[in-house]
Amino acid sequence: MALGDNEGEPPLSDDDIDWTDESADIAASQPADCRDAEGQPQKVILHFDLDCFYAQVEMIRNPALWNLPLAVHQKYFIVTCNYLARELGVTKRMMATEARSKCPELVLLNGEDLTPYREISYKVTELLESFCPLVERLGLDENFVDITELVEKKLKKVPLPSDVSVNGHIYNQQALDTMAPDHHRLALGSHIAAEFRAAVHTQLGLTGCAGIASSKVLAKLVSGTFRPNQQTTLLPESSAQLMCGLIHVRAIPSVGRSTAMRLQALGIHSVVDLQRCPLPTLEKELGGICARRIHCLSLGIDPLPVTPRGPPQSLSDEDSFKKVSTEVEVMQKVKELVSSLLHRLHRDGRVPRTMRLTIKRFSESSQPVSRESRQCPLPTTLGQKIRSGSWDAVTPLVSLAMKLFFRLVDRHMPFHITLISVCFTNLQLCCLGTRGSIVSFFSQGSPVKPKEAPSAGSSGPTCQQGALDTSGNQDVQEASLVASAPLQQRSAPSPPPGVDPSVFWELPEEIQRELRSSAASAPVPDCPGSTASSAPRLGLGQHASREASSPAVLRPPSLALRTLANQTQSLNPSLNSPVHEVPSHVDPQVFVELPTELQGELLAEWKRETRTPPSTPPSTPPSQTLPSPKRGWSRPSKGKKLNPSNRTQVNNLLRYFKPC
Ligand code: TTP
Ligand code: MG
Repeated sequence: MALGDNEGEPPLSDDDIDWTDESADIAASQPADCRDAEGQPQKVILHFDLDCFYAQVEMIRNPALWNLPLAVHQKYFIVTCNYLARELGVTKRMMATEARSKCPELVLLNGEDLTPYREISYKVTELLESFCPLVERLGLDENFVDITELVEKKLKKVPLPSDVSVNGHIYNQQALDTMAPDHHRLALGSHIAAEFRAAVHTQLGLTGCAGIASSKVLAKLVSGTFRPNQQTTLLPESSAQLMCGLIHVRAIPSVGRSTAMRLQALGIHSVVDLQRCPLPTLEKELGGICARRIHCLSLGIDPLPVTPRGPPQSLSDEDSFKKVSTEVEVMQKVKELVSSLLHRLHRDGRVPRTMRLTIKRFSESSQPVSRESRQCPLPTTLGQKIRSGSWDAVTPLVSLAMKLFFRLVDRHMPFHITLISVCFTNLQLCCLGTRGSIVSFFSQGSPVKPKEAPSAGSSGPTCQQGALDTSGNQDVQEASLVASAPLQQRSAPSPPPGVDPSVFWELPEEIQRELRSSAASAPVPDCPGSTASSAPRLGLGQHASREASSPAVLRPPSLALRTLANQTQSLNPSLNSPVHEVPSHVDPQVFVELPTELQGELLAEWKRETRTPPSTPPSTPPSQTLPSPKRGWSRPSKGKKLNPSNRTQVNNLLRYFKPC
């Protein structure tokens, strides 16, 4: 049944939505068999929201807390509390002092270090991804999952809707019409949601609420109807009621404070006001795209697909306070933020190319104070230090941040700052070698292995960076920085320059030989940020590509980048090393032992090859000692083994990865 079809429903009151405009169009375009205009099955979206997330994490870390009222605070505010504390009157966003007075036995924990929450948050996403690739994170404790395909599969197994039921609640207690295809799909979706929740509970010990509906906005809005640890399915006929039940426009996801204020200026306060507002009026105030989007959302229509986002594009940390008004205080805060971010960056394995500093000034006004930012590109040498996890990076980063700060604040005038945020953006995987050179895959300090901080007196390739470029709103000049990239000393034969010895010694002798001979002809290892490495060597799109044809999927590919953080595991399959897709002709045992970057490159090449018409001849001349992975990688057609005669035409690197 389509949106807006009220058959079998109580009639809408005069105050109910007038389903006009897009809603009517979309409703009309939904054929009865639940396929959209392009013939795709109507979506079944799951929204999963963990219960009292930070508090649950704390209870997992310390099981003695399970039966106690518990709240987590940041500064003076409660950011969450467990349901026992909620029963005793504690609420989210309450002042900690008030919470204590309401519940004297309350256990109060500081939740300012987000590390444990982040870690568990990613585990939840990874677990969901292991069931279904279309997972979109929303904050730390929410995920959307597009389960349409899983539903379709179930549908093939149980085509007859006779005994279908909904697992959990149905919003508004609407009766399930087992003969209606969309009801049937959503009912199957509710069983999938229950399976996901059970898995998250048994494997990670976490409970959460789920909403099952035909779009992201509806799934999100319905998921909290019954809490905690419950789930609710929204049948299409109840969408209007769900939306009208939202009192204020702020309840609509993606309507933030400033949009709400602009709507207020138009006299729009409630969701119903928004639904009734003529689109041109909204467009005039908010611009076309935003106006149409929130108007659709107010009607429960959300055409945006679930979009897996991969790893974050930036890493940031911020601190707020009552008053910071001296340079020393600012520097201390910046140092704390930079140090914590360095730790995260090292675990992430990517190198930032840009740093942004944001501040908020004190204001007596009741109006919200906007943040001010300045950013600058990071010197390439600093990138090297960051990647190596060396604490040497702290001082130059703090010094850069202070320069940004003084672009925002006149140091000769009194200032009063209430927030400082440091953000590293433009995170890139990078390798030292020239693009296309195998050397680049084995570069020292690759995310595969953690590296010692450079020891005193060590020497290595030195990169100098002069004045910083300016970009965006920054114009900071930076003095030259010199980075040392020491190589571990090992007995002869030594690895080629720029190659991480710890990786090098793990390789088969043949590859070692090939690397050495390659290095003789390869350009000198480059610095991150140079032309050679400025293009990302291995973007998520390559690593997490979902377009490959029937790969041997052992773990969801989108985990790959995240598991770069698991550096010590990467070379040791026995340590439960994450295993990604494996090109069909590569020995999985060998594959898991490779550096992650090389795995990604092999995979990406293999995928490209699978999309290449079979007639395309390999272009690498057989005599080439060390061909670039970009050139001449040839994948035999499915099921066809390489034979000695065509082996010579295949990229030399690949033959090392063939199963024995
Ligand atoms: P929420 O999903 O709002 O809350 P919750 O998961 O703690 O509780 P529930 O969903 O059962 O109602 O927020 C997720 C986490 O985000 C929360 O555990 C703590 C953090 N948080 C903040 O940091 N600041 C805030 O203002 C709020 C509300 C939450
Ligand atoms: Mg939650």
